[in-house]
Amino acid sequence: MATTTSTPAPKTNRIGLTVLDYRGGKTTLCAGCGHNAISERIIDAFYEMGIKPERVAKVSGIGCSSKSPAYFMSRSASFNSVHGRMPSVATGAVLANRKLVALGVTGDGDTASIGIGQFIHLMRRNMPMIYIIEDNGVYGLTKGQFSATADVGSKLKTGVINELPPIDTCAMAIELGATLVARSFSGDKRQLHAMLKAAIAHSGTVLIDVVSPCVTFNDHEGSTKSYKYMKDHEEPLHDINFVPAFEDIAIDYDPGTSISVTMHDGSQLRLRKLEEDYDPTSKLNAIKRLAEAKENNEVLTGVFYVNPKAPTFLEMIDMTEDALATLPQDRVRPSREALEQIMEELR
Ligand SMILES: Cc1ncc(C[n+]2csc(CCOP(=O)(O)OP(=O)(O)O)c2C)c(N)n1
Ligand code: SF4
Repeated sequence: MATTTSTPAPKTNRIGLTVLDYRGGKTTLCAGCGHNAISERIIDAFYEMGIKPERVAKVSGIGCSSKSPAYFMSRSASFNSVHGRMPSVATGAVLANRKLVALGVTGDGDTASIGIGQFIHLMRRNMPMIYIIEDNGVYGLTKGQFSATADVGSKLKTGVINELPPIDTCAMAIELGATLVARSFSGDKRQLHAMLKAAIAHSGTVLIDVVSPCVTFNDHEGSTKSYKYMKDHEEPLHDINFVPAFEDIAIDYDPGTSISVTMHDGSQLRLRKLEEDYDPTSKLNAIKRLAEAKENNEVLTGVFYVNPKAPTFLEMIDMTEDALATLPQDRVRPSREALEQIMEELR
């Protein structure tokens, strides 16, 4: 008797999509570039959180890192902006349609060098978006010059030594008003995965600085953004676990050793303490720990700061829930009476 074998149905997420629905084009970055690992984590996180790719607006600037959005979620909208100008494009997109999930993926050069002005103003607005810096300390695309996140004393392949102090984008973001600020390493699959899921659940500006080695120009002895340096100097603040609101959040909770932060949608960000006194809701704590780590030449990773309750820019300006392009004329054109009242107030 003939037997029939059936292939098992592919695994789907809560909106019925498979992980293949979250993939993008084939990468053209160098084999082993940290940026490729980050793209993989983005694919997994958006798949697991069940976010429809069509709801996502990918934005970037210029650089190898800024090419990354081409390698994940090809069904999402995408905009490759001018160098260092991604924040203003993202701000415009979110203002025009607040239902979008804005995901900025860019480099340390794009952010901390040419784009520092735009970065600063984005962080102080708490605009709901996820901003990922793929941080390799160099301008990979233009053959490896130092960027503004390069550490003092780090050495280029050519022997040139950086003498300028680095900009710590995380410390800056916390100080300015971003409401979820974290640092990870492209090689730390588990930590980055949990962080990205928490970022998707967060409402407000998320800044994740991911140390992402450039294997072609900055992965040698003397670099402080190499795979070896990170292996020897990474200091995780805590173990991170994230449980989305749509899962049973009662399991796996050990109150004696964990801090649990409830995100605005009810999801739980759990930080199992490696350090007894670390409180991620304190700005002061976060800035102090970052400064101490710098003095000790450690690369501290983890969620430094989270505040799920701060009002976002959209709430501050009382932005309409509907996408601007869908508003009918009678909702965008002020009535004669409203115009007359404005004129009266100006007299
Ligand atoms: C206005 C402008 N200035 C300079 C450049 C040249 N340029 C292209 S990419 C880049 C730096 C990219 O570095 P980073 O953002 O760190 O990305 P990576 O390539 O390292 O991922 C520079 C300076 C440019 N494209 N446009
Ligand atoms: S040059 Fe560096 S940053 Fe660019 S793709 Fe290659 S390894 Fe990555």
